[in-house]
Amino acid sequence: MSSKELSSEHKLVRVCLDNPFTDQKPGTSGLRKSTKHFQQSNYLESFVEAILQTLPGIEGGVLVLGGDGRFGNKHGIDVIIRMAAAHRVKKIITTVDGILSTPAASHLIRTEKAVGGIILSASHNSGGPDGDFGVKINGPNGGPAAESLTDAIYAKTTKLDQYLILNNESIPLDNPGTYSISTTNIEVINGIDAYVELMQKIFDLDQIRDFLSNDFLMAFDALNAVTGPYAIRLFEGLLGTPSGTVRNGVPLEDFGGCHPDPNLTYAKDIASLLLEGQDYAFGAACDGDGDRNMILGRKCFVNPSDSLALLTANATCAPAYSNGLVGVARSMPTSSAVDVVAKALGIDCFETPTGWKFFGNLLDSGQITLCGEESFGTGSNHVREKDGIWAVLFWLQILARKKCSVQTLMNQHWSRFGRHYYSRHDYESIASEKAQDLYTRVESLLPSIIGSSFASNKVAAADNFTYNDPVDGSITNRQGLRILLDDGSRVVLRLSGTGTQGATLRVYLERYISSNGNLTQDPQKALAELIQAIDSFAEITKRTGMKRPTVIT
Ligand code: VG1
Ligand code: CO
Repeated sequence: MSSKELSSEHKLVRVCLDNPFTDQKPGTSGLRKSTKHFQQSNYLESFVEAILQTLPGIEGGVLVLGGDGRFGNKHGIDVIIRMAAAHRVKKIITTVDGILSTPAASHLIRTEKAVGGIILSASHNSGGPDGDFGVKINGPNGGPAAESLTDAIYAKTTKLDQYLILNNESIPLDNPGTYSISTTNIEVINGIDAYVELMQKIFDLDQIRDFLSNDFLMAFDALNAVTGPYAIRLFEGLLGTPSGTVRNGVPLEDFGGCHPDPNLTYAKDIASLLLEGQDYAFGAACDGDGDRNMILGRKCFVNPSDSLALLTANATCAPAYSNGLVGVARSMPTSSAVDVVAKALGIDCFETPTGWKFFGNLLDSGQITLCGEESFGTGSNHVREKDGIWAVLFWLQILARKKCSVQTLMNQHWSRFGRHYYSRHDYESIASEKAQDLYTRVESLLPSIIGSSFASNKVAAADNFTYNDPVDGSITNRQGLRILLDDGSRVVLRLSGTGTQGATLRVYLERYISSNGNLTQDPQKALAELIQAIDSFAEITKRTGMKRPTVIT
């Protein structure tokens, strides 16, 4: 391991900005823009300056820094190290090649008692010079920064007229090492080790290894993003699966052209392998920064809302949860499948707005053990982010214990709890104004449709979701339009906060069929009436000119 004090010619540069920096507020998880947008001079630096001036405890504190390996990652790390040193951070922990998944960063922030972390990623958005870049900010609990912090950072960006940066030679990221610049120590560590150790504590890997060695063939697609090295170490290393089990396992700056979004549209290769082929019994994929997961069985796609419900129902299969769960939570647009399980288990189930940051208080105060979102996000109190690889291991643990196929497990689940048919339809790249008009119109019509018919049911309630945080009493309003029908079905409409081109409209559809009803329909068929009803009510096709959604999940 190299240890080196770097050139003492650390000149402080105060760069005066020609124009005070103003830009959009950081959204659902950090600031996300096209790479080209980030390449404007002083843009990244200005945002980082605002973070460093706002995050409590920066001077003399520990900062965790890494990213998903996309184009701009190493440059970003270099800039942030020099700026954090100028702001007299005591220690910066960064990683070999800058590779650090979002859940692994969350874990490091917690174990190193850092004041926070900066993760360079645009998550599931594409990367490269023509793709997207992003800066995610995490607080001292390891979770995405609370809105009060991102608001304060944004406010700061509008008033900046200079930033502080040191001039020094770059820290090499190709090997572990320790360095010092001015009063700051920099540790370059392997970003995989601590995370793998954590997984070994949560799961019984020997049991999974035995199960996989019995002709249960699995495939994992890292989509050339951050999870490759984690997956190779865990699956091909500790679990002994054949080499090649991890596909696209080397992080590439442009993800090799992959769009690292684990869903049926963008992770088509692994989906076809499982849904059309016969060879594999289990398949999974994660997103750019490793916090999302998609689970597949032979001829079986597991809806993420069902995944959360199934993990909840079978949580005691994993050693870390063998004593049961204290409670669970789901984001509002996630289906109520987990609510039914929570009720059967006699534990609390909370409904939060979209975005992982809303689970933070519930996790920190010990009110929930598991939580999840319909957008391929599942996690637990082991970190404060959703965790893709953890979810894959959890599924494997349950399969290893139950010794059955994914489809059998799902069927057994539905025949016990009933099935929540569910789908999300995304309409991407709509002109922002059109999308806003559509949304505002629906919002204004909601009060008038209560009591009237919708599909073959009546509207029981219709509103814009408001969340009252049970821990700190804060109120977050306007989190999505809900149309709740008297048979328990519902449709939710939201505008995405993570897109970078125009607006994305998300339509979430849900219908419950009890355990003695038809549990094996195609979800799009089961939801056909609702799909039609919302299209005519919200005038989606008419106003966007789109005959079908860009992505159907
Ligand atoms: C999307 C998802 C949301 C998720 C967020 C960040 O937000 O719907 O559930 O928390 O992405 O995920 P939106 O506003 O586009 O619907 V990640 O993997 O980017 O950290
Ligand atoms: Co992500």
